[in-house]
Amino acid sequence: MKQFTSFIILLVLFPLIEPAISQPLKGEHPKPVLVQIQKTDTPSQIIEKAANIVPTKEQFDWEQMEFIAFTHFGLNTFTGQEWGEGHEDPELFNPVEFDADQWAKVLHNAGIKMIILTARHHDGFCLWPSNFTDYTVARSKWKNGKGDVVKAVSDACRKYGLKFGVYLSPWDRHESFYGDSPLYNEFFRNQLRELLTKYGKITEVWFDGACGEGPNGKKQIYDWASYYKVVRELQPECLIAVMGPDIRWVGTETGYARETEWSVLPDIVSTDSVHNSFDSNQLDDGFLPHNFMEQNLGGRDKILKAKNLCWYPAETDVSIRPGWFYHEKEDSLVKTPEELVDIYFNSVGRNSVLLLNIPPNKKGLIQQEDIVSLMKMNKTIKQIFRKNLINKHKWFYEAREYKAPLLINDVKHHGCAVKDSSAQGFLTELNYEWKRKTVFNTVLLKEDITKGQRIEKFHIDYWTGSEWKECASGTTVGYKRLLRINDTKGTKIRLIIDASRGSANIKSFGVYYFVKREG
Ligand code: FUL
Repeated sequence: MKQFTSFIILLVLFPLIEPAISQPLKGEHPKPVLVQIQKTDTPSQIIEKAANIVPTKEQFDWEQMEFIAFTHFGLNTFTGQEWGEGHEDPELFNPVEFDADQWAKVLHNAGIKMIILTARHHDGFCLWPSNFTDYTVARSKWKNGKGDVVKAVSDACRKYGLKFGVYLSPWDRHESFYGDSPLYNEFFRNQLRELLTKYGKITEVWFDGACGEGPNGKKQIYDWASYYKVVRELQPECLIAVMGPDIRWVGTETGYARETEWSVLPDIVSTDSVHNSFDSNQLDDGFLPHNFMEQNLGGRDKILKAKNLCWYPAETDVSIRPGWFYHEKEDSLVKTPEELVDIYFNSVGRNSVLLLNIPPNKKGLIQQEDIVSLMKMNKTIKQIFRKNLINKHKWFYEAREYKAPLLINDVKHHGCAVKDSSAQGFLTELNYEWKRKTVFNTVLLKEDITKGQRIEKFHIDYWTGSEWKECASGTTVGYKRLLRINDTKGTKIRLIIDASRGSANIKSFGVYYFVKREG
């Protein structure tokens, strides 16, 4: 009731203003656009800049995939290790029933849109016959050394309509010259070139940050900017993840993104490298991976102190098993469908892409236990979202002025915006009425991120028949926000944006009812 009263008091109609600065989304920028904050910018100008930063076309397409997979596979699969030491015998690699089509088919059927393969993990063993080392599949028993896992998986991905990406570990525990920085950096770039030229389109490269001491006792200095250059030259549309400027690590390996997850972040580029004129190369040259594990990454307090801002969306990586590689002893520890659905709600449903690791077994197949969990997870998600209880055409607005069109469930509506006296931005209220009392327990919200990420706080009320009651609330929305609530019954529902960086652009508002059935 409290919110409603204050909302009425704040009800001052204000036109939806399209702010002056807007960034291009179309592919002119293979890299995210870096927006500079000027010393003379006022707080509201800074917030307006943040509100108008948008993903590149590649980032946007990537966010729409929502659910992608890691497949950790290599010598560790056969030795039972997680981090091989780099001197394991390559002959041990022998996945006798290897079938990349089985991987792609299973993962495709699970609703997954891309496979990122560990082409080389920290042990240095290459899943393709590299010309730059002999520590590869060419020295394994598998297919008498004639096999190429990278080729087989990339082909299978194309066959099943999946995108393909590679994990290439900068840390290499095998090569004797690791630690001899210039030499090793050239070796790394050469391997990158092989992966980026021989296997068709690569949608994501995944660089891990681990950096151990070399066998020569030397500390390797990675030349990140030169690695990015190779990627940009050879595959300009490819996204560089984690130790790279296009996609950010969410900060944990639990499968849970933050309650408040911003895609616009301050200062991912060192200020030393940012001079007066801004061009997108500075993003690659000056990108400095730092601590993205903090709770608050993109709140107003952070934005207001920023020197530059950039779209840097989160990817939530987690394994379906306790380890990243397959170990038979973990067959009974595969995450249950319920756990996976929970992870989905807390990753995809918290403005991030879910990168779920499903490690193939020693035979070279995805293990049955993992398949069962994945299929049930997918079935449950489909059941939950099968019917939006909100008819897409029937929104109405209690506040009466219709100005700029608003996109809700992909239908253009005319909305109203209400200015908040606390200068937190604009409020938007959307109302919907059912013909009869309706029960729901799941809510979906999406912002139109092609206009930026703006919503900072929202809540949802339902009409009991005699009064409005709050049933859900949250902070950021971004690409997608999912909320599970207790069964709630009402005749009307309304969404109120309590705080936003400029006018909120709602793309979807879904309300669902899911009855859990066993089996
Ligand atoms: C980590 C690695 O050390 C793990 O083995 C795994 O590959 C994970 C995705 O990244 O940093």
